[in-house]
Amino acid sequence: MKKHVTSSHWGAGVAEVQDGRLVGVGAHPIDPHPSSINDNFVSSIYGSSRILRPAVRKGYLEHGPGQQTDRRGKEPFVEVSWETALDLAAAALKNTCEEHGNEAIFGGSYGWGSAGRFHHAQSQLKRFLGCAGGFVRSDGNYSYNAALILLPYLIGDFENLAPTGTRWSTIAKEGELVVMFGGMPLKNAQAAPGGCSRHRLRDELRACHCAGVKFVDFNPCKSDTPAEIEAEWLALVPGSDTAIMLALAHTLLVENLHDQAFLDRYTVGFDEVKAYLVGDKDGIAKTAEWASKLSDIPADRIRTLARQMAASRTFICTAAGVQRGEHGEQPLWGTITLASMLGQIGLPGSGFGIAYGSDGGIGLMNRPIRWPALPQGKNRVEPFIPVACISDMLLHPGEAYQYNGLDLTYPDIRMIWWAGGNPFHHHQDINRLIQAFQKPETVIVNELNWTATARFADIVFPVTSTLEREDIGGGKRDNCLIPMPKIIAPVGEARDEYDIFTALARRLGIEEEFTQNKTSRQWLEEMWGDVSHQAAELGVELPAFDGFLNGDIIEFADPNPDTVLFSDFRKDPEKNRLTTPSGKIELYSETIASFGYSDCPGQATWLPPTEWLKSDRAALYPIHMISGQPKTRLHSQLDQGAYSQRNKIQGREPIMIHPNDAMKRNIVDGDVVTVFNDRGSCLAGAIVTSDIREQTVYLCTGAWYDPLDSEQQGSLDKHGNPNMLTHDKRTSRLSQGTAAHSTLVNIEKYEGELPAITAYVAPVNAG
Ligand SMILES: Nc1nc2c(c(=O)[nH]1)N[C@H]1C(S)=C(S)[C@@H](COP(=O)(O)OP(=O)(O)OC[C@H]3O[C@@H](n4cnc5c(=O)[nH]c(N)nc54)[C@H](O)[C@@H]3O)O[C@H]1N2
Ligand SMILES: Nc1nc2c(c(=O)[nH]1)N[C@H]1C(S)=C(S)[C@@H](COP(=O)(O)OP(=O)(O)OC[C@H]3O[C@@H](n4cnc5c(=O)[nH]c(N)nc54)[C@H](O)[C@@H]3O)O[C@H]1N2
Ligand SMILES: [Mo]
Repeated sequence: MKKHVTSSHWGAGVAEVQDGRLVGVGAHPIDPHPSSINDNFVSSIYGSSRILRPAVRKGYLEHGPGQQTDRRGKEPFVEVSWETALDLAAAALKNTCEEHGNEAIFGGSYGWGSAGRFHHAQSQLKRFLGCAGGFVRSDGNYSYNAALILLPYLIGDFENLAPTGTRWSTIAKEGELVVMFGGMPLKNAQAAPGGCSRHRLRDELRACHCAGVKFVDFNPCKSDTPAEIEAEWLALVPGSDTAIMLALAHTLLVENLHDQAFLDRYTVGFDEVKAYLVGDKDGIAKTAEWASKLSDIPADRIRTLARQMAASRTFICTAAGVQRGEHGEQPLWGTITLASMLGQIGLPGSGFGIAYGSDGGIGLMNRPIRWPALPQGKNRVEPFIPVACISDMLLHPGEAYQYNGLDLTYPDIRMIWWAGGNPFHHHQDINRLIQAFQKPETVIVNELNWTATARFADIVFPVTSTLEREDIGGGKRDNCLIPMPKIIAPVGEARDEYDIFTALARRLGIEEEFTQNKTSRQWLEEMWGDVSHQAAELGVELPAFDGFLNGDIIEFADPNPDTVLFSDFRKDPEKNRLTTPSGKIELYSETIASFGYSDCPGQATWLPPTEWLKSDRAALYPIHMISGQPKTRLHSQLDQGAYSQRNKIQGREPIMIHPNDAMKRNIVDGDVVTVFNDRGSCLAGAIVTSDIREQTVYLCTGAWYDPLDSEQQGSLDKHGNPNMLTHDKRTSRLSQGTAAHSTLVNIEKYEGELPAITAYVAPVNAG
């Protein structure tokens, strides 16, 4: 048996190969807590859903672009030769550009794809479409768009600040209290964009706990925070975080526990906050009693917690998931307001952190140098959309909308190209997305597997997996370079994205521009040269590329192990101004106020979601559904793998249900249930547990959409995709982020005969 180091978003691994076939991916010895997601690899790589040959939707092959687009997702595919598929794709791209211009091509292609610095599907596609004249791109992400758009006005750019976030190690040394909104899910810290050499969060939290740090967790779900840190669980009504934050702030204010000197020196706008807290703006004082009615957290606990926070070195952590709800900007603004009033920002072990626990890097590690990347080239098309506006864009071309202070218009899209993402996993309200996906004339998808997105395409290109090509691994915030040698031959006729786009570029007369006359190997060697040069400046000599590929992980020293966010700013706020308009922390933003958005005013504001347990809609759909990230896979990736499958219940995605809600509906542990509302429905497998608060269910994302009857609009999904239920409203006009966590549903026991899962069967007819 041969062993090779490899890398994925969920960590480094050691692939085992026998007679040219992958037989397992084990842990890399460097990692103290390796991820079991690796157990999915073998069964996925060789799974029944792998796309083996290029394929074209039957109606598209017979009738051409723009015909019978409502048959997408319904009719079978015909396997064709690479030549035929490439010719069809090149012709569709050329004709669309000639007839409608490049503004009719959507190449946003959001998604995580696979680890690897060169074979990054989205970058490859964007480079190619850029060479072909450009494309409509998408802005931001699904993970934390409210943070990406809001925070530059308040504290500075989130992506720049995240690597300088306060380290857990400083909290263990100096901290006393950590107040978490949305917990610290170790399951999520398994993954980090681009990779994660060592999973560190568990040990860092343990060290804090051993050092006597106390944890408080506002979370509808108890088990998302590791039991070993003994956090106090405060099971708030989902969506009520901002009310609690404001009430904590109100208590600090009226009991004179706030740090006025800090507010004067380092922030602007506290007077506006004060007026709002005491009720001068809307007649409502944001008292603990007021928040208690909204959150179901006892008023006394809110008040005593505010006092505890003021008396301790306190770190406030707000999970990315908390801003993935309606008005998701507000809990972020609330976090910063509260931390500013405590006046401990910039001191070790205190202040605030955003999206800690959302990946295996934030608050844990940073890289000392920039990892190399494939240059994406120039995109000559200006129009773009906020990433979560995909259905709105397709359904409403020409319609005006607002985003981050801009007045924009949706482009008229005739062609979609997706590589490295799965919108039928990630987007909300899938029944609406199905309608939207009927609009374009051509849809092309590059994929490993017959995902729902591939099924809704016209032309499908099979691509290689990370184990079938060579690459350089390096996580966004990780300190290691991980070799990714080619370990097995491509499965079926799969090709590397680079080779697919090179063949297409040749057909379009842009080959030289796309390839710059370089092979994949030459690009990789050039990228390796770049990183070697940077490493040399740090005094680290890297081996030649071949030596790296056949060697082991290369680890760099942690560049800033004791980082404390804004410590320089605290020392000298004039010299180390923030990048906000005032150079200070903006508790009130004149700029945001000037946009005039009622759904995102100029300061942290309580704006109830339209859909939550205290809304009228709860009379109809009395259960709040949370759809967080799955422990057993990365989003929809590897869902057909052994580990993901082992955790299903009668083949359905597990859903956590409180015993009282289950009892009322005659549901017992292990039953299959139907989850439904007026947007759609899906089956799921019941886990009856008091780890979830009453009137709340938790259904992870990632089960592949599997309609009972694809001919029927709004068909039941047999499998458990929560986006059958979520709405397509966004956080606000400011950031247009996904608001997936604000969803009401009902559940009932499923009584009929169980339909078989068919999501992993290739929808292919022999050609
Ligand atoms: N309800 C609800 N929905 C959510 C969320 C939520 O909390 N609740 N979370 C959202 C968040 S934060 C995110 S980031 C998104 C994630 O959404 P996505 O990133 O779209 O999800 P993935 O399943 O990772 O999709 C990646 C796809 O790329 C394919 N792929 C892998 N490698 C390659 C490659 O080399 N080439 C090509 N062409 N394809 C490749 C995989 O097979 C997979 O289908 O989901 C969002 N959706
Ligand atoms: N294994 C694995 N790890 C992953 C991923 C994966 O797919 N699989 N995906 C990765 C990606 S792309 C991302 S963006 C991150 C996401 O990381 P997060 O955004 O942090 O994850 P979520 O699971 O959506 O939610 C975090 C917590 O918020 C809680 N929560 C939900 N609603 C509320 C609320 O209204 N109030 C409060 N206080 N809490 C609430 C949930 O119970 C959960 O414990 O995870 C990453 N890590
Ligand atoms: Mo994400």
